[in-house]
Amino acid sequence: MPTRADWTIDQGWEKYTPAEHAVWKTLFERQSRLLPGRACDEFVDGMNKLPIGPDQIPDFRRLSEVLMQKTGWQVVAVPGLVPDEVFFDHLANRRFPSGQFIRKPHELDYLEEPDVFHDVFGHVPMLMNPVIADYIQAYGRGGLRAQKLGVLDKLARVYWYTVEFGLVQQKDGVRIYGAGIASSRTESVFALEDDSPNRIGFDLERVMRTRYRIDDFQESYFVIDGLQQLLELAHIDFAPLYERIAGQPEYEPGTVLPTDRVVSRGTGRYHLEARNSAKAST
Ligand code: HBI
Ligand code: FE
Repeated sequence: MPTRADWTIDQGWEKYTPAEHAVWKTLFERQSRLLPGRACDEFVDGMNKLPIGPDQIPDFRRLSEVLMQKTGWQVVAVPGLVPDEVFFDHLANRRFPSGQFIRKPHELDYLEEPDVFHDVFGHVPMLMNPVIADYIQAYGRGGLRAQKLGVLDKLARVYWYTVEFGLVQQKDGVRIYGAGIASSRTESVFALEDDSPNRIGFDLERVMRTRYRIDDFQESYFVIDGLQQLLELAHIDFAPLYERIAGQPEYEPGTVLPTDRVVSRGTGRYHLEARNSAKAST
């Protein structure tokens, strides 16, 4: 399918149908209602400065113009998930690969591969922030190194619990900065307001050792003190950390440790019920 070595395709913006723009509008409007008071200030600010609105799927060329001015990033179109090393190479060069397609009307709440709504609505506003811009580039560079060291699973957890599912402490409370949460109707409420998940102060080694869920809400979210904490992460050499945690036990997604700085301890109710009903049906 991919004809170019870097897996990019043309967005073909003119070819989106009215039905596809309508799916975007549905998703955009319901998410825009949920995010005030939930998304962090930097997300809201980035969104306001970008040509992203309810009526049409954004044109990547116009997004890239604004991003390039502000943080030197571009948005490029890809057909869906791309191989890890292709993904990292784009990020290391400040190109954000965004799914070109949009989900179908019957899969508004869950899909397996990142589409244009997840990627553009969830990730692109954060790329207007200089700290996130550098952090994601550092992840791309680190990904290529981690792959060579055979520790990509450890690094991927850091990305998962920050860029995708991160929470941040702001002056008025805990807020969303992770794109997986910001682009999800149900998880944007669950992550902040449900009593089920744990919310734990971010600790790098701890997170590297923590497995995650890809097919349901997270059991634990990690809270950073401010986005500048990611700036420190971008400058740390991870190699000694990989060595230190090699062979040490890994943590299940819902584990709370005595050493954790717990922001709020979850009841675990949601995932317990999910496991019980799975058992009952077999
Ligand atoms: N491809 N398009 C796309 N988007 C992703 O977020 C992505 C990917 N390929 C690999 C990948 N993510 C991750 O598994 C790595 O971050 C480890
Ligand atoms: Fe994502």
